Amino acid sequence: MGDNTADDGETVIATLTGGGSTYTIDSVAGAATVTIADQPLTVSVERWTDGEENVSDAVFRFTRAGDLTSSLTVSYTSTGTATSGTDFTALSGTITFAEDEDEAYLTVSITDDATAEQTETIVVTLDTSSSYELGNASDALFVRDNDRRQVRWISDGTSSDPYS
Ligand SMILES: [Ca+2]
Ligand SMILES: [Ca+2]
Ligand SMILES: [Ca+2]
Repeated sequence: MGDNTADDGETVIATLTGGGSTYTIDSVAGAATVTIADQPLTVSVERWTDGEENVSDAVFRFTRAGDLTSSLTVSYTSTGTATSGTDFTALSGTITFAEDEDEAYLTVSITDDATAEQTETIVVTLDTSSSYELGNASDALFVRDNDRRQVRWISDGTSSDPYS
């Protein structure tokens, strides 16, 4: 409660401006407002849309809560059973929230190859940082193949598609 760092000083100015005429601005009231407004910034990631070859790209949604007055770049790592650079276009490892935005979307371009594969996963995990706290730090989505059905159907020699 009530520390006196430079960051808190910035928060004072933003809060008093937003509050407008409802505040009586004296030094005591200003100091009290700082403590209330000084929330930690929290960042989360979640699965938004699964990917499927030649149908849809995969999408992760990033959200943040707290002070949105500055843009914020967040770093992440990707893992999972899908292969970066082969099953999907390699990810940059960073995503940026624009100023005043509390969400950002990461679109993963799925490669439509000719290889029959199982459904695979992409997992995105946020890096820790001194600039924010982690909410939901990691999530996974699915990448669905579109080659297995056709291969199986032809090799079975049947007229009915077992995957339909
Ligand atoms: Ca694969
Ligand atoms: Ca394919
Ligand atoms: Ca495939």
